[in-house]
Amino acid sequence: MVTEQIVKNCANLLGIDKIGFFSVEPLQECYEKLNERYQKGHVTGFERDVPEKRIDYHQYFAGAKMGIVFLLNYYQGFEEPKDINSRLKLSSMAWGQDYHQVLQEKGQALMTALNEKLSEADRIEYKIFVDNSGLVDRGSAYRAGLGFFGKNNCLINEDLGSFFFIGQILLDQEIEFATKTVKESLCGACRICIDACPTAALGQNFSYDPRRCLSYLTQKKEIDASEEKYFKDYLYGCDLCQTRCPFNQHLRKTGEAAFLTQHDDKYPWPETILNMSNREFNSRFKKTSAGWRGKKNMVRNAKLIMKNRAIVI
Ligand code: B12
Ligand code: SF4
Ligand code: SF4
Repeated sequence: MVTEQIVKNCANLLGIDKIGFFSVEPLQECYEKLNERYQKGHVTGFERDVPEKRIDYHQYFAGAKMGIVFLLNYYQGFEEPKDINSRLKLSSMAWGQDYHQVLQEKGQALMTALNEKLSEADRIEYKIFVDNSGLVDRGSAYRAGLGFFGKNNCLINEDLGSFFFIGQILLDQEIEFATKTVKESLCGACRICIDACPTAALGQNFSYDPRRCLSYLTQKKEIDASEEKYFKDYLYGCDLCQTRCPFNQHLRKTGEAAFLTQHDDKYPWPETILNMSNREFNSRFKKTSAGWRGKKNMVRNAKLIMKNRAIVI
């Protein structure tokens, strides 16, 4: 038999930072915010499926009886090189190996370890999701008591801050677990993230318009002339609403070797981006989470940054 403690022990051995358990009734507690976002048109096109489907776990795995959700810390600190002003930036979610792959492998290793403890007839059937379905990853982690929603819209864990990725696994068997209460936001009167956001994507009452978000703009295919001014540093993604958050200070660094990266891959030189061949792009960025959007987007972003900084190479 697999118990909650056995799952936790296996996760620990695999270097998973936090693990939680959730029931698979519809994710009603997140429906209102989710639906409001769609009603207002505050969506980017990267979200999959409609809210009604997204809160229904059985749409993604018909046999689901429960879920396991796990967090992987990717914090590496933000020590910048001395010549940072002449470099570009990749947001820290794109440092190292693509998290989709890393978390899929962790989830797979966890389930293999659990199934090895069971006889063939008792093996658990499961499905792993990492940012690749309509399922609301933050919502499942919230239900499992692994964090609260910040005004920056990220899920914040009191120990890990918000620099973690989320994976979830739906299982066709029940493992008994202690239900956790969901966590109320601890933001209080703080509004550091709202003020730090360069595009005014964040607003009152946890509102967020992802169409304005620089993270989205760096990934968007067509940029409007009015959006060009936001390209100042970031080639891909944006960390600005997280870096100064009080819950993200004095964090322990990730122990996940796959995420560890050198300065030149975090803060590339403009020349490197503008002059790279397809082969160079593939060997340098294809393995990261910034790879999927392709070289054309990255070069476009670099050119916009250079234009705004008036750097001539
Ligand atoms: C589309 C997408 C994007 C889009 C749109 C972002 C967005 N917030 O909608 C873009 C490209 C802009 C983006 C950016 C980023 N993303 Co993104 N993204 C996604 C994706 C695929 C879907 C998100 C989605 O459905 N959005 C719609 C909204 C409504 O859903 P939601 O963000 O989960 O929001 C919930 C909360 O807002 C909640 N809520 C908000 N306030 C409150 C208050 C209460 C009381 C309650 C109950 C609920 C609640 O209700 C919503 C539904 O549950 C998820 C993976 C997934 N399948 O879930 C990753 C995901 C959300 N992204 C992630 C990351 C890391 C990022 C970035 C930090 C990357 C970066 N450095 O650039 C930024 C953060 C931007 C921000 N401030 O949120 C992580 C989040 C980790 C975390 N700790 O929160 C996820 C979960 C991927 C993963 N599996 O790890 N992302
Ligand atoms: S990721 Fe950047 S642009 Fe998007 S909400 Fe956060 S600070 Fe604003
Ligand atoms: S910066 Fe302040 S308001 Fe924003 S998420 Fe962190 S604690 Fe909440």
